[in-house]
Amino acid sequence: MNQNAFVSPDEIRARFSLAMSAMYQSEVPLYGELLDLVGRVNRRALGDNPPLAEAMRANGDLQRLEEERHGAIRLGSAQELATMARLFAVMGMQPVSYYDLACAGVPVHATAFRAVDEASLKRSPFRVFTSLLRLELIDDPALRQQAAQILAGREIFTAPALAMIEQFERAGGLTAEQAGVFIREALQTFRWHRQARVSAEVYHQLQAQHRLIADVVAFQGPHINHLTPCTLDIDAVQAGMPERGMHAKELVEGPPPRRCPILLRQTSFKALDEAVQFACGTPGWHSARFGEIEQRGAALTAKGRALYDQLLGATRERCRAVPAAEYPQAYAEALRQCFADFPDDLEVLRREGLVYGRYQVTEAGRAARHEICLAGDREALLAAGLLRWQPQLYEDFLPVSAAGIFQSNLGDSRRDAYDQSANRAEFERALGRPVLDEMALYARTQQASLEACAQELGLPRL
Ligand code: OOG
Ligand code: NI
Repeated sequence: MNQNAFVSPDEIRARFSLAMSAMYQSEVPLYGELLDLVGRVNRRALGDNPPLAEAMRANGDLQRLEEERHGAIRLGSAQELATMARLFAVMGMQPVSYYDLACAGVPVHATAFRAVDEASLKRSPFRVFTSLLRLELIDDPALRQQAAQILAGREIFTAPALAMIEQFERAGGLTAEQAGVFIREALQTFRWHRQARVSAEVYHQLQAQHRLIADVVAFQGPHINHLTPCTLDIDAVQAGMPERGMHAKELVEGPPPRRCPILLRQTSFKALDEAVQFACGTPGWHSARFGEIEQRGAALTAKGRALYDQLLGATRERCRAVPAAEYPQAYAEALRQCFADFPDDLEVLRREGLVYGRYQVTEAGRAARHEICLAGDREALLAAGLLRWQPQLYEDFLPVSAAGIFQSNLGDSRRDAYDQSANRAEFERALGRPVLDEMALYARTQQASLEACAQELGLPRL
């Protein structure tokens, strides 16, 4: 088969992401409302800041912002995870990073499937935070056994979806027609099922162990539980949620508001109570699907991340004894104070090696190309305006924030940490491959940008 006859994985991912968004809007109308609110806030933010709008239009980030969204699913077995990895591979998405949630009292561990190349990320940054239930954390052996059996009896992928995955692996790509079938069929795995596969009694037993366990085990598939648009002003969206009937989470996860945004800030509206039907037609309620928004900033180096973790830890420590009613405000204040120690100036962030970026030769650099062959010093070229540096956007997730999002949807049933610690080796065994190291991806992009600049300027290295 001629390679050109294949639809690129990037194209499939972009189309799948749009199809998923349309499906979720029809399933959860409040998500449509959230998109509308985010769109308005983003247009206002761009209107208030024409240079930002112009810069984003020029480098393609505006298009990316509109297309950007992430979703989340929770899987029940190793086999489901392994097949899901193959499904995402058809769309050019690979597992990046390992997230342990057991330490936050949530019985799952996770990875994020996403594109990893710069050009692919630009085309579609669609990502899916994918958790795997850790059945071994169910402490009642009989119930653990029963849950495993229920999960073993379900097939979350349609036969045509599996056939298209195999076709992709065999031929190295999908034709336009096959890609259409793949998108339509893959989408089925993520849809909502009103009909539970278990009786009300079993559902309540599972729920008594943990609400997430009931969510994963009781249904036919891993319904997408939220889709997250990206905003330029998360505080404005947070403030605008209540008047649109959204029950907003009390606090925004991640770093405080800053002049130079770093990592990821997230907030959500809480999971909705939805009518379901248990086996034998018993009516009931299930609460799993919610709405989330995010604002992304610069990717941190290991050094920057260590500082972030330290300051976040100090913030939480400071608020440990604060009563619940005062917590959100006290937390926001403590966060602001603690993060005063995190530099908030682009040049300082770069010089101190706290942020990953990419380098570009400027117009002036290109014009002076022949005169600078001896001055191959990066700092000197930057100072002379012949090179430019911009931070890379953070493409991943944050375990403490993810735990906060999970917990905001568990109501009163939060619990303390599980005794068992992270088990990355077990997760990778289930996945069938190691997860990628996100730091290595950012470092590679930075290094590639330096090499491209050196070549453009005719220098041996930079
Ligand atoms: C996932 C929660 C985490 C994020 O963006 O970090 C999350 C879930 O509830 O399944 O959405
Ligand atoms: Ni999320």
